[in-house]
Amino acid sequence: MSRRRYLTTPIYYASGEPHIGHAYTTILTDVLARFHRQTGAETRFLTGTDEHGPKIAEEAARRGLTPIELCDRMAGRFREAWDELDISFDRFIRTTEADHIAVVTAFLQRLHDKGHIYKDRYLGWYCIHEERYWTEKDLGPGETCPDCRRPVRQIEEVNYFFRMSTFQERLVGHIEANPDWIIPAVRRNEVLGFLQQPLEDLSISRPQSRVSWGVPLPFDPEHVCYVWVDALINYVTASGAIDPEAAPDEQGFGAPIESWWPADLHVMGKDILTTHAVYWPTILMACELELPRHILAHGWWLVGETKMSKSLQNVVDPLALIATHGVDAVRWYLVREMPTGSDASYTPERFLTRYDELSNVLGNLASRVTSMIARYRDGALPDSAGQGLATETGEALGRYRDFMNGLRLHRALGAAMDLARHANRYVEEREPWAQARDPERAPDLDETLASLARCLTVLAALLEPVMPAKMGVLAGTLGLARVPTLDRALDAPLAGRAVTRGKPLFPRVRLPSA
Ligand code: ME8
Repeated sequence: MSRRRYLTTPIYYASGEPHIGHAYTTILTDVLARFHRQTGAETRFLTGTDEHGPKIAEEAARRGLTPIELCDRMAGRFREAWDELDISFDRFIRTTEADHIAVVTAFLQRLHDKGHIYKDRYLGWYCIHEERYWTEKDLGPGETCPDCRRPVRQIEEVNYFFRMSTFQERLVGHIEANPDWIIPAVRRNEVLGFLQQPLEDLSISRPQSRVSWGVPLPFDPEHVCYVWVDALINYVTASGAIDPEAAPDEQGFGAPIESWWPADLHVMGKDILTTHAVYWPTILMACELELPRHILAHGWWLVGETKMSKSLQNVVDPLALIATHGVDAVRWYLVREMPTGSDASYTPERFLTRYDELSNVLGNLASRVTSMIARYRDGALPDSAGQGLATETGEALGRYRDFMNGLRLHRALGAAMDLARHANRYVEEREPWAQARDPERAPDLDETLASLARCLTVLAALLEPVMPAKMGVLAGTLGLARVPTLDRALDAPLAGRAVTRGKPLFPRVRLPSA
């Protein structure tokens, strides 16, 4: 399989620290990127920071910084967090980069030249936290934002509008014709429900006099681009699909130039599905660019019943968990615990339960197998044609692949863990310690040990996307220079491999008391 894959996370607001919610989206995308690379696909993985708009400007002012000083600091914080979480992104985009600003400018000019933009008076409410407009009927009690419940501001000003409404029918047609364009189905139905009402046009500008921290409109520099339009375009900027330096008809609109576009998958939380599944595709249609192939809107990490968010001051710092349990345990917990698409509650107890699974099932299997090979065969991996666990291993591989391709990552990890459970039962059934006591049963013992080593090698390949560091260590103790690819894992030669008894992969630890 050599098709190219282009995967994206949202670009996170450079106004707050990364937390478990951001980490989840980014780890999920990282696991998929690593999975695709493992299957031989050329893969590009994009993440970054969203740096324009009043929210950033106000946060900078609050801290006594200029907007760009705040953005530099926060982009650094996100990059550090992603380094610590072993995120293998290929490109970290910042919307204040000159090349992105040039692409946004080209988009705006294109929309304008093609007659998709008009000027009008805007009267409505705005939530600065969500950077979203609301109409009166949307508002919560006491003129509050229906999403985050903060007070909204009434705004009356002249804006430029994008004729989003003219694309409504085409968008509905696209969603209906492509049932897996928005995943999961419950979110697709929400978007279709939303599109049953007439779609309004989208205000895409702010007057400089009110918001100065943004990209000026090329056809009226008294106005800056609405931050969501600026932000969504990042996916195209990083793909190389638009060359703003070229002549208008050769920039890539309408006549594609060689690039990573369209994205295979935009990953995000369900909070920002409308912007990705309505605003973004209609802008792309207007600019004659292909739509992303899939959109995955996952659920929220909750604390108790409430969404974890910076403003509610209930965020869990992923870096603190890394300090006690290591990065791979955090990655494992987040992807294993949350069914793709549903909400999940973070609790220290669940974190420990998932950690115990690693320690008791996988860690235990690895330590049993490597220590038996060390003890009974002096570390030399026996070469046996024995096919113990072959059926279970083959089945696990198939189920894992299907679940990963179907974006049900928690099930894919579950399939791998089930295989580890089978392997532990196989140890009990075969009783290698009894086989070792009887010299006549040496071939049986060889078969047991070889089958287990083969199964562990496959487990290392299955779990490498989620736990790259630990699976590298496991592969090392099994005498391999690196984790084999999924295709190779089952047939990786056994003979001559030197197995070592490593330290426990997932040692027992206690969470520091709160
Ligand atoms: O919305 N549970 O940025 P943002 C799960 N800049 N995921 C969560 C989460 C939670 N409790 N909290 C945040 C923006 N997330 C815009 C995006 S894209 C062109 C512009 C994750 O910093 C989730 O992916 O508010 C959510 O969609 C994203 O962070 C919002 O990040």
